[in-house]
Amino acid sequence: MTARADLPLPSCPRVAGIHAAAASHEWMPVPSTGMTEEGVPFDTLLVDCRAATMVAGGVAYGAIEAAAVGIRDGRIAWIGPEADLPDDAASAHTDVQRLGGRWVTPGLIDCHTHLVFAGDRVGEFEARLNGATYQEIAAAGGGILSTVRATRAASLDQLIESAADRLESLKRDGVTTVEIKSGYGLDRETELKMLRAARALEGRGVRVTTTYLGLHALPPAFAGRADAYVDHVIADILPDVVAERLADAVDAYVEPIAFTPEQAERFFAAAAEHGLPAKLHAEQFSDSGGARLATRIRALSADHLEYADEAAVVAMAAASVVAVLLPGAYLALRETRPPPVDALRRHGVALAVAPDCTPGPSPLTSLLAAMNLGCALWRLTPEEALAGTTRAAAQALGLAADRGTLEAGKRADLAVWDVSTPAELSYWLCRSRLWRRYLGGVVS
Ligand code: DI6
Ligand code: FE
Repeated sequence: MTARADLPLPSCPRVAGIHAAAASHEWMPVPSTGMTEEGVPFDTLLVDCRAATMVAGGVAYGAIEAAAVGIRDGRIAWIGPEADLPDDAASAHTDVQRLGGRWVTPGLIDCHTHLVFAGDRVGEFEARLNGATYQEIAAAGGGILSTVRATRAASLDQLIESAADRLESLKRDGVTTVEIKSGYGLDRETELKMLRAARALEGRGVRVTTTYLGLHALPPAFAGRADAYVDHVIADILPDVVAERLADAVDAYVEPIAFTPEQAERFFAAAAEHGLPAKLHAEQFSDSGGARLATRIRALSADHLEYADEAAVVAMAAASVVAVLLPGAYLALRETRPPPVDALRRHGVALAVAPDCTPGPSPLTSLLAAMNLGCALWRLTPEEALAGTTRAAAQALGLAADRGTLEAGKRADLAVWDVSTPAELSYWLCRSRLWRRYLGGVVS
């Protein structure tokens, strides 16, 4: 679990137990319990709704028809059929809200973004359509390095405001938690600036987790000296990221155009000494051993995976590594080799879905569109797509004990939708049916 000092751990033993389960990256359902253990009425009670709890193993979507949700101290205190509500659930002080039969889901979780950056890559978009490949553009000093130049030149405020604009579009899709990576600085000052910008977005109606993407591309100052750059990241940047508590996890891009598994492993080992779990960009363009590395070091997730083979999938299942599928990059780069969805499914790997919002290969700022694309391009079911932006996405961030399903003890981060079935969330392309979001039980 990503230990964040500011995450208050609930004191009740059952919830403490699921925090322990999260440490081994296992997801464990918590039964709802009836009245709050202290017998204290709810602060807020939602009734006249249907709940897609996304609890695994039961009915589709973990659905409860004619549901009620009791909220106390920002967390779900009770959830179940409205008919089973305890008599003393509400007092004169409880804010009872009728939701008009709408569907309630866990607040959506975007578990892979590069939301903080400056500039854009529209010229590269045109160049690709004129025949250049992503890899050729990167080799010629464009690609990631062009965003690095713009991001180094931007002020902290410029980074915060441009990312806040993109964040609004995620919030309109019902997102209540967003992961944000650094990786467009490639020097100490700019990586710290990006992570500070990401942390500053926490106050904007959404919870933020941050990832130090230490190995994204080789900066020109280290051309031909990738190992020396890894040394520099470990010795000179990572300690400051840790000292300022700027990251909840670390990430590396494992590809021939970026870093080797050995280099990434060295970085991850150093991060693990500081208690930071790993995530990886793995097997996007080639089978480079990223997914196998993810299993060896028990990373939270391996992301992309178009070129992962079945042996890697089996190893991921054994190590409970989440597969984060990113259809935006696949679409925009006009890739043709899909990730091994059938094998991932067969071997029981948790599937998360995210837009991978980047200025480069995936200028996509809609989580709902990513769900639709996961279904349309790779035949995820709408239920898998919603699990991929709730339960599995929480697991990909090491936060499964705290959010991602509607269960007693979890945060009351909710999305309420004007839909007839939860499948509608994946059905519409570029149309959010969000009616209301709750953050910690408060309309946000
Ligand atoms: N995510 C990444 O970090 C890389 N590809 C991807 O899908 C590179 C992003 C970039 O080119 O800016
Ligand atoms: Fe990415």
